[in-house]
Amino acid sequence: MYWEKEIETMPREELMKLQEQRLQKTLEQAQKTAFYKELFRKNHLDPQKIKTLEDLRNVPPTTKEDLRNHFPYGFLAVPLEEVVRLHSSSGTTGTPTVIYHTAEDLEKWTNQVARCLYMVGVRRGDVFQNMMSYGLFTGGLGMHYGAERIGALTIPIGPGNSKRQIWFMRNFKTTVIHIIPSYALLLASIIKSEGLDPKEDLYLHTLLIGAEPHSEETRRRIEESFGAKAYNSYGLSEMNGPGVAFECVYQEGMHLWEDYYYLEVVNPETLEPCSPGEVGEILLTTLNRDATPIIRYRTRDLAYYYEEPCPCGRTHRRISRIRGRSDDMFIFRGVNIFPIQIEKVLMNIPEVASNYRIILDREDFKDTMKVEVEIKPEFFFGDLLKLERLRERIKAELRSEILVTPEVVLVEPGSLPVSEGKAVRVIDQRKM
Ligand code: ADP
Ligand code: K
Ligand code: ZN
Repeated sequence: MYWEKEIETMPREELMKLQEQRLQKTLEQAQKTAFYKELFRKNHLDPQKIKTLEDLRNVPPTTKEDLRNHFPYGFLAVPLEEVVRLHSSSGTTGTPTVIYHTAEDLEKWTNQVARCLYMVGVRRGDVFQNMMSYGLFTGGLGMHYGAERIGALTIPIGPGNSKRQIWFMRNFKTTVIHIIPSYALLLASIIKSEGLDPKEDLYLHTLLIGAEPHSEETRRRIEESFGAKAYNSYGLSEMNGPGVAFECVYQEGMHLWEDYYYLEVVNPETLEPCSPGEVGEILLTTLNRDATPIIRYRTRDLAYYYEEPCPCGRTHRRISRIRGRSDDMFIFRGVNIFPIQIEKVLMNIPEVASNYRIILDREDFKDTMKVEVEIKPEFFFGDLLKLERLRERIKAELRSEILVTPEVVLVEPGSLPVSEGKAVRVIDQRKM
């Protein structure tokens, strides 16, 4: 039932002692980084005096901006020769955020993911088809190594190409898939359109779904369409990737592995701690990673934590589904996108006027993104062929920035609504 019984069911008092011990190691590593050395100095903090988890609250939180601003090595705590891999946050070009791993870091991450998979019943003998992107995205390689560690036959197929996915699932008798929830529903509908029944003609017992927010209703629909269990998987590349928090078979909240991270849930405005059940922003401190220590990372993800112990016997606290974000990032087909990325592309195109709008929707289980762009009058009322070329150019430039291709619609200047307050740039009509 447990991958590591002792640690998974460790009494909370001991677990917190372990956290405080590991915090010392994290602080030690942090002092070796340019970023934290400077942060401690500026804030007159002596890391040697930070002994308890309480004390940690005196350290200012770290943001994605900090990671960007100190690219490429500002957060690196080990000699470069010890680094064996890097991952970088999805969906952003320009200055990315980079996370470095030593061989031992990767080993620990692999174990962390194996623990999650084992918890929901993945075993040696399972056939695991990983439909997440490989490469810089962490959902591919991160989950891959965890599944191999358990001894499952692991198929690194990556995302997309539904017919091929279905062919693999049928021929290799796939029992477990890792998939983005919005794609799971689309895949089920494609399976049906091939004249197959996802419940009868496949061998699936488990889906691991993550990388984007989804509701309990969506999960139930996925489970019903496949006749299999679907478990929520939460992670972010700054905190390794998948494996940060994962549902157990009770499907009520996700266990956040507290031997790997120190969890805080805080009010995003005041940074005051929230009580159990109160939605706030998740702050995470790495407790089990050498190359890139991060202290009090502002994930911008909103959720609450549970106080009650879980019937599964694991003592690591549970967090709720992600309820939203404390910034304006949205996730499209698993890819994180900031409206500012789209704005930057558009504003660099001379023909584009100042107003634009991003409309997200879902049609036939497919997420769609439409970018409406106002064009300056001298270009809008001109040659149709030129306009079409402009549209294609905008599309291509957006694609290279955000890694997905939106539909682009050029509109007459002054035709998009203007708001008096903060511009509403993103209209999300997808039902979660
Ligand atoms: P990945 O490459 O694994 O998608 P990223 O770092 O690109 O990781 O994205 C992490 C972000 O994705 C999280 O901060 C969160 O907003 C979102 N996310 C990941 N998993 C989930 C989940 N299960 N539910 C809701 N949002 C999620
Ligand atoms: K994501
Ligand atoms: Zn549990």
